[in-house]
Amino acid sequence: APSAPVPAKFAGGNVRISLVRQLSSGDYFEQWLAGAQAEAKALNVRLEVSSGDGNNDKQALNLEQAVTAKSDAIIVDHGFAQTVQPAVKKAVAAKIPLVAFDVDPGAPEAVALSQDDHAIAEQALGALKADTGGSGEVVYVYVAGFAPLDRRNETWEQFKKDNPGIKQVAQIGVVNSSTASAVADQAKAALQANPGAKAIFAPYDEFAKGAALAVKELGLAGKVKIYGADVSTADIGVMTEPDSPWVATSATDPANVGRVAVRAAALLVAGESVDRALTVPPSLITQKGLRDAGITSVEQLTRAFPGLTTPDVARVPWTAS
Ligand code: SR1
Repeated sequence: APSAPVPAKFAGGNVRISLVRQLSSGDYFEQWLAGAQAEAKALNVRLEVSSGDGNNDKQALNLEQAVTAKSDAIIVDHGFAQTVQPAVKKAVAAKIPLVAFDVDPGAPEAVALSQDDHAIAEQALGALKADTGGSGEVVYVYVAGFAPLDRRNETWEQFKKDNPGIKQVAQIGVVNSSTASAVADQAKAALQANPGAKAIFAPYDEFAKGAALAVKELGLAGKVKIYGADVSTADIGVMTEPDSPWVATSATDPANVGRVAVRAAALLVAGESVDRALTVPPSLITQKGLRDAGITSVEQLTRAFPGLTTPDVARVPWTAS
């Protein structure tokens, strides 16, 4: 039950929160937005959404516009520090509360929200290690500059030091509006050049989907296994199809993370205190676990893994959940 009355500001439906995104295409970003919109509706908030569609200058401009429009709060979703931070400073100067998801806001006043990216990489790599015995040739998928991928990369670098039998034979990666098919092309070339590779570490679901396509098209299922990150209903379909090489993924529920972002922003609008660093923990999801439990959708997954829903992260006292 709610432990506080609804603040007057929220009763009239006039609270405006700007969601300023760097990226919007792909399963992860679509689910995240659906969660953010559902939470905004539940809190009687107007969520004004913009996307840079991968254009960092456009995202920075959208952020400037949210400041000029005097939004009640701003959520910055991904982005590169150098393009986002100047406008974040303006938001802080204008006393607009700000939540930064997966981007360093460069301002102690902002709430920094992330998934536990080190745990994401550790869980996926733990599965890789268990399957390979800690040795073998691995293709790695990575693009620098995205905060979550950079944090996962720190864990990968440490993992290679701790497991000298693991040899990275190729690094590939691209992030654009058709990431999976671009990565599929790159993965095919990397696997053809490195016929001894037995694993692909692809810690973003668009990377993993592309890698799965490459393995399938080269007829290497059974020989090369994929360890990924993120989950969606479509990803579950790819992981559980016959002969799928994608055997493990470490993930949060993206919709839950979108909900947390909106709750944190709403708490700031209400003048409530919010931790300056909020972290959402992941769960390790395996192909075997999905198949054994007959899980075919994220809805079923969240029932099987209650830890994927985190009502205590940025809990709003005036709502029931
Ligand atoms: C391009 S960055 C992609 C990542 O952002 C989110 O943190 C998701 O987990 C995804 O893997």
